Amino acid sequence: MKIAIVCYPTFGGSGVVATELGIALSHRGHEVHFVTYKQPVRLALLNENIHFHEVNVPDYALFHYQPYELALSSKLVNIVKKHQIDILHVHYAIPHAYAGYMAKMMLKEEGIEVPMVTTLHGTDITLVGSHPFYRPAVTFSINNSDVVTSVSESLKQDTLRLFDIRNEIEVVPNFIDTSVIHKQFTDCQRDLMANTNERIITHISNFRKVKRVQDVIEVFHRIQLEVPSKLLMVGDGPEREGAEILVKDLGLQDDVKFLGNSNEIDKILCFSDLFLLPSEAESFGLAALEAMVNKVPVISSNAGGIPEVNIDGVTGYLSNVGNIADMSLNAIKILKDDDTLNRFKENAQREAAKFDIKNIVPIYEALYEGVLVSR
Ligand code: GMT
Repeated sequence: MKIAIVCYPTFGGSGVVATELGIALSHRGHEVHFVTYKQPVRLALLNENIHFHEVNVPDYALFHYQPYELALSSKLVNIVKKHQIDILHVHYAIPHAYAGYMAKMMLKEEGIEVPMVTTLHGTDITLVGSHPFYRPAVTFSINNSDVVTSVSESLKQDTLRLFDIRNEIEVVPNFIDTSVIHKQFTDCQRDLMANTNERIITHISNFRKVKRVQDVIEVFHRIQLEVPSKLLMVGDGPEREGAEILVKDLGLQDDVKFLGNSNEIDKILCFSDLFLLPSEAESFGLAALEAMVNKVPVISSNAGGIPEVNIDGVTGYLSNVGNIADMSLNAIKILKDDDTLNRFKENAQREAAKFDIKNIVPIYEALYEGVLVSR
């Protein structure tokens, strides 16, 4: 099949999932065309099955806001025609599903039918999409997609609760490629980050308010009073400065390292003992899954779809959002001795394997084939 994938090219989870899906589809012989405003960060190499088309929005003095949707839908029309695309797969409803629908309609005028699959990722439904500013357009785009998928059961229920949905929603969970783990490097080099007697705790996110990075610092503060440890803060975003101030206020400067955005997530997780994800909302928690597959147990909130990934008492622990005391106690329970930590590590990797890419990509392929056959 020839598949056009529309996504955000950034470090966010939806872009990562879309990119990894496209790469996996290309390995299975499909021709994949990424359409976005920048080459996706996880898309290192292009090959004969992977193409990237950049959406440009030329500046014009009249525009207060750049009409990205318009440029994207026009680009999609051109690419579908030029490459005889069979399927349009848009990740993150805003504005991709809307732009995709416009492209579909323009192509229809020319007698070209291209089905659109929309994958809902989280904030396109919860924090952003359900706002009255966007709700009518998001509802319309979901109801007019040929196939709609959500990355967790929790997100499906949120979508049905927040919007007036007439379409079916298929749950297709996010995934991970277990075959590449630990293959790129052999030495975890944990001594670069901590002393031998210390545990390494990691948080990875885009440092937005929803991630509650201050809770990460507070939880770490309590942990390190009981268990010698270091905290690695990976990623960047609007809450980073506040987190750095809190670290200073709590006198933790020697124990907390801010590493910024990284393309070496697996390397960092390789020497991590525990992952913290206290998010206010999280449709799935791809970062938790990435940690688990690298044998890192997870201390998280029980928000959204996290309980579908992090199994309480098995791969880590779940607490109510903001319950720093409970999160700290649970973390200490896991970190207190090597046997317990190793048990949680093994459990985390075993549970993560259920989300192996090999199990999930065929589900998307079947959805594509189903919608093509039904035309
Ligand atoms: O919140 C983020 O980290 C980014 C955001 C995105 O759209 O890129 O992530 C959402 O999609 C991810 C991939 O499906 C999910 O794993 C995240 O849980 C989800 N974020 C939220 O729901 C807050």
